[in-house]
Amino acid sequence: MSENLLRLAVQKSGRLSEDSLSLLAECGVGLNLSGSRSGKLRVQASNFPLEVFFLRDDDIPGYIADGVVDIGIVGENVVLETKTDVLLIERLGFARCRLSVAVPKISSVREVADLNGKKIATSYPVVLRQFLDERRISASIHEISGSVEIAPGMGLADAICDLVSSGSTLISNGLVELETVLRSEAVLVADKNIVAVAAEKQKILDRLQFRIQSVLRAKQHKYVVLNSPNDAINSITELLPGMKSPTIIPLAQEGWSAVHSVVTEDAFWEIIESLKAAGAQGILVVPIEKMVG
Ligand code: PRT
Ligand code: ZN
Repeated sequence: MSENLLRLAVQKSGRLSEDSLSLLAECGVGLNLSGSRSGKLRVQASNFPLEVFFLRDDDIPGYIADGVVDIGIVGENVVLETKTDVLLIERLGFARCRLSVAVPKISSVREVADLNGKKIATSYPVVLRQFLDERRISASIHEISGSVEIAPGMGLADAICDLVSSGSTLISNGLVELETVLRSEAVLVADKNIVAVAAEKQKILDRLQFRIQSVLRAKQHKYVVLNSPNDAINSITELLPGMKSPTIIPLAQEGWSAVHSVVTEDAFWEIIESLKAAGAQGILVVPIEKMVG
């Protein structure tokens, strides 16, 4: 086993797989995945000291805790459910979902407190038990591994506790959400003893984390270029903090300047509206590929 290779586990096939591999590609990590990936358990990167293992998502935290791999990309919900003591390195912003308690629309249960003495079907018994204990609700948990949403209709349970993203599975099964137990997204986690195992691995992880942060930061920002009458520059630059401060370049046309800056994705439309109202014209919005430092 090489001490100079960081071993990363990703989901072999499922909701996390594509985004995990795209993130690695955006970080410049070259993986030769030609042919069918289905047979391959592991692939070594061509240009970065990383070996990628393809595993079931539920097994990833355990493999890290056992030292079989050093780091992994997995849903936070799985980390909490498996109760593994791993280090959270980075939230990755994809596979966002929530674990929610839901009941049939026609149920007399209106809030989670009404679940006392009832039966709840879930694939997340550990997280659900903790939630119920915190609320001092005594309900029985029926663990099933899939198709949780059909349990009430089959008479197996009074309620379910399952992952929700768009909510359409709940709707099509006549279920309504009562409360969110947990919010989750994909996370990069690491073996707690990674430094003790090999200082070299920590260095590789630091390099990978730096690249991931640059990619994630870029996704959260847009590059904005606009034309501003010179007398509106002050009010326009106040709306555009930029990384340090906006760049202002005079246009060939007298009395006008081009303003370049960076805005955050979440405040984006509000800022664009305010810029227009302040007199900005020809506003261009450009995605940023990497945002370093
Ligand atoms: O084979 P393996 O064990 O690796 O995969 P898996 O089948 O256990 O997991 P997979 O690929 O389904 O999900 C992997 C991870 O994606 C989960 O652990 C979550 O962290 C995350 N994730 C994000 C989701 C969802 N969104 C999601 N909507 N996981 C499952 N769902 C299911 C949910 O269980 C329900 O059946 O999708 C349905 C609800 O979706 P909506 O859009 O109808 O609300
Ligand atoms: Zn799974």
